[in-house]
Amino acid sequence: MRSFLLVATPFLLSIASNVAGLAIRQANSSGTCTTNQRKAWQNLSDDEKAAYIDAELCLMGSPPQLFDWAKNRWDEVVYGHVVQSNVIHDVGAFLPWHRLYMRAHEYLLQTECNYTGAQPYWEESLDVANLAGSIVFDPDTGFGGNSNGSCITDGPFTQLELHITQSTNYANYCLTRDFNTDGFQGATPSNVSSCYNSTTYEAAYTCYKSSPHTAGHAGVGGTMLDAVASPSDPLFFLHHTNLDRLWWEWQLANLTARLTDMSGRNVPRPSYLAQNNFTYPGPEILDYDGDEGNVTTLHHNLWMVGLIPNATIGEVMDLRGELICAEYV
Ligand SMILES: *[C@@H]1O[C@H](CO)[C@@H](O)[C@H](O)[C@H]1NC(C)=O
Ligand SMILES: *[C@@H]1O[C@H](CO)[C@@H](O)[C@H](O)[C@H]1NC(C)=O
Ligand SMILES: *[C@@H]1O[C@H](CO)[C@@H](O)[C@H](O)[C@H]1NC(C)=O
Ligand SMILES: *[C@@H]1O[C@H](CO)[C@@H](O)[C@H](O)[C@H]1NC(C)=O
Ligand SMILES: *[C@@H]1O[C@H](CO)[C@@H](O)[C@H](O)[C@H]1NC(C)=O
Ligand SMILES: *[C@@H]1O[C@H](CO)[C@@H](O)[C@H](O)[C@H]1NC(C)=O
Ligand SMILES: *[C@@H]1O[C@H](CO)[C@@H](O)[C@H](O)[C@H]1NC(C)=O
Ligand SMILES: *[C@@H]1O[C@H](CO)[C@@H](O)[C@H](O)[C@H]1NC(C)=O
Ligand SMILES: *[C@@H]1O[C@H](CO)[C@@H](O)[C@H](O)[C@H]1NC(C)=O
Ligand SMILES: *[C@@H]1O[C@H](CO)[C@@H](O)[C@H](O)[C@H]1NC(C)=O
Ligand SMILES: [Cu+2]
Repeated sequence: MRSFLLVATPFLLSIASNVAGLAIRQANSSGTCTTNQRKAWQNLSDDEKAAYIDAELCLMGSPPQLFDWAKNRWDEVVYGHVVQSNVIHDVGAFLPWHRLYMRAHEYLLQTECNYTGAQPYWEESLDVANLAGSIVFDPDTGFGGNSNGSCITDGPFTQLELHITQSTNYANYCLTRDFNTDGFQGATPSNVSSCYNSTTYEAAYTCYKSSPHTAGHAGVGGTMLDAVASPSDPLFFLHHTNLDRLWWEWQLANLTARLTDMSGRNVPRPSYLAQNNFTYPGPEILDYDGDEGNVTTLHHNLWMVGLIPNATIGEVMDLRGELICAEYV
């Protein structure tokens, strides 16, 4: 996490966030908003898959709107994660921040790339026994497959040029995958159900993060294993939407209590920062995080670098609320 990533000039920022601000909260007078029917990739028709992939390619090919250094809209989406990777993991905001990030990505597909579907997810537990055989890697209908650490050579993202790394916004490198079957084992139904059994949010997020979450990153490997730039692989959004689904299922198990159940540290452990070469988060984040103490609260500020307006954790707790407006089917 080098500080110069933060000095990027946000031009057009106010215009973009005003436009987004008008539409992203979908008021629903009946109080339950379920516009985004999020389906498993395994259950999409080939036409639905093609529409999603086309919309991703559209974002990748669209001009930037926020930052003068960005080469395309995809850079700006990835940057939202990169610039905060030292403060959105290993903290209570981990699940809420990524919930909103999934919504931001879904919203851009819908509003900038004419995508009429919702964000799909990868039901990873079904593929534990045969990672390489997963339909998500199909080169014709999916994301392309393994490349053993080299540039991927099949599927729609073969030519994808990536620009952002932990240390620069101007790199020029390619998408890689490097499957690790052992690393994928934390996605098993029994691992997921042991997280589901957690009785506190802190125990739940810690478990989901270290088991199914780590499994997706480690199992796919390559770019997905990059703690900073992993959203560069479009599969990231299917993986994290699945994780979001698991959190929502956990919330549903005791919904009244868990719509407001938030906790966990609000700055990562020093050991976590050191392990990832992250600097301690600066005042530009901590002075605005909305938490009064060291514990993550519902008032915590979630920042999407202007892709969509800021929100609080309280606003994303209910998946059916007007901001996320989704259901998992
Ligand atoms: C509003 O909520 C109802 C369910 O209560 C749902 O059927 C309807 O689709 C929602 N409308 C919008 C615009 O999301
Ligand atoms: C696909 O849809 C069917 C029917 O709705 C459902 O039973 C099944 O669980 C879904 N599969 C996945 C992977 O979600
Ligand atoms: C979205 O649809 C509109 C209306 O058909 C069209 O003018 C526009 O070019 C489309 N945008 C993209 C990114 O395909
Ligand atoms: C990756 O390595 C495996 C095992 O060595 C091999 O079977 C497979 O063909 C390789 N795939 C690519 C794309 O290099
Ligand atoms: C998954 O569960 C098994 C026991 O069922 C356990 O040994 C293993 O440590 C768990 N893996 C992860 C990554 O949590
Ligand atoms: C989850 O809890 C249920 C009921 O308490 C128990 O039967 C089950 O073994 C637990 N599952 C795991 C994986 O811990
Ligand atoms: C739901 O959570 C509340 C508050 O933690 C707790 O008192 C209650 O026992 C829980 N209900 C169930 C069914 O676990
Ligand atoms: C952190 O920096 C050290 C020393 O430069 C390097 O060996 C290590 O790979 C880096 N770790 C990560 C996660 O980037
Ligand atoms: C809480 O955060 C403050 C700085 O905001 C720090 O000085 C203090 O050591 C922290 N306390 C704990 C228990 O981590
Ligand atoms: C959004 O959050 C960021 C990061 O904390 C902050 O710098 C910015 O001022 C906030 N924007 C608004 C409009 O409040
Ligand atoms: Cu992340």
